[in-house]
Amino acid sequence: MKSRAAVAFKAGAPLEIVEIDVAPPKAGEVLVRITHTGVCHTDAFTLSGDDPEGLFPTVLGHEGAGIVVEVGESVTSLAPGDHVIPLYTAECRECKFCKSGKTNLCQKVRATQGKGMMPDGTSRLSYQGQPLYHYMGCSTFSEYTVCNEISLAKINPEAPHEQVCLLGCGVTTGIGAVHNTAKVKPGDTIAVFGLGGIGLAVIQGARQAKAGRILAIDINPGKFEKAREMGATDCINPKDYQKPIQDVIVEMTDGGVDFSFECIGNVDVMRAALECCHKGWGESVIIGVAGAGQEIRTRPFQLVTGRVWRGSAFGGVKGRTQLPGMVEQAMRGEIELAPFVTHTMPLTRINEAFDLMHEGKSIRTVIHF
Ligand code: NAD
Ligand code: AHE
Ligand code: ZN
Ligand code: ZN
Repeated sequence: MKSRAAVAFKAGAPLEIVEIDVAPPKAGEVLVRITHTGVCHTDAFTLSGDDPEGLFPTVLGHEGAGIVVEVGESVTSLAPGDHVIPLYTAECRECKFCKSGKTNLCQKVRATQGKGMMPDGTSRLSYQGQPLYHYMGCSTFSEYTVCNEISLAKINPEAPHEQVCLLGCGVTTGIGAVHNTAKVKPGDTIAVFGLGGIGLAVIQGARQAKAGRILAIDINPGKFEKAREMGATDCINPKDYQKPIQDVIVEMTDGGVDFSFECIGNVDVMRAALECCHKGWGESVIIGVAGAGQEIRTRPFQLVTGRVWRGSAFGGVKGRTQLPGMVEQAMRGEIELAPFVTHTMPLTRINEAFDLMHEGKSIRTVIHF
């Protein structure tokens, strides 16, 4: 079938709105009509060419919501008409990772997903007869896309897609990192580096967890008002200080924070986020995605003296099991999604969404088809 899509033909170039072809779903696959999609910094990261797994031409997008149109052979958990959120972290419930009880990183389709292919090693997306790569198992910048059954969370059909699409990545990642990865407890002091969609979601999660002080750090002071509204107690611009920001935070917090979260993808900030943690117990969670060739550094003494470095993907959330409940929480107002949606626009203007993000003017732009 034909589908309107924003195609990334090459790294660093604007997306092009064209009509692509979408082939029917094969066994274990599902054709989905995407109604809305957010634009996450990771889409921009891959488009920039910095992603070691970035492949072109491709259809980006991984923060969507939609409706099942057709299911392939052997699909049992979904039927046409079901409302879904595509998952870049699948959940097969059978692999060693799924059964471990220790991680959300299902590996059933991860290898082919990283190669931009469906599990049989081919693509369902093409343009003028040339295959297009899938992206993160989602490719939500197309009105129609094909995902694996295990890469779709079935959600309440009453849920507003223009908001719950953000649970496909940003908001779930931030809130999940607080509850599942860090396990923040009442009274804990936390520091959040980077106040985009992910950092603000960390703040919301920290507030849910009844954290004590919530320090919000960004080099763009334009981000502070919303951070305060969402629960930040202290807003800090590293540019206002002559000394390393970790030293400033350690002084402000009587020795350091209980938890810090890096929500930028900057390896120097990752170091600061670790080093602002309290000696003996402070834990730093890396959420930001750093470009090819980048490495983190610190003095091993930082770890010897009790600080812990962790990472978090999709907030540690098992998508098929946990996301439907998070959608219900959003519908009850226990997760607030509206403050994240700063802009809404049709697919034809999707490049503006990238510009707004790079200019620091948006939190999330939601694209409708
Ligand atoms: P965003 O662009 O909306 O926000 C990033 C924020 O960081 C901006 O407010 C920016 O001003 C700030 N910033 C930039 N450099 C800074 C610096 N040196 N010091 C302080 N602040 C700085 O991005 P986003 O969509 O919120 O994504 C944030 C990061 O999280 C990206 O790297 C993205 O790829 C990653 N991410 C990871 C996961 C995961 O599962 N691990 C999921 C989603 C996004
Ligand atoms: N492809 C990159 C890594 C990108 C990455 O870290 N992705 C995050 C999700 S970002 C969503 O906005 C993630 O979940 N990673 C776990 C996984 O299995 O991909 C690279 O460096 O190769
Ligand atoms: Zn994302
Ligand atoms: Zn699995």
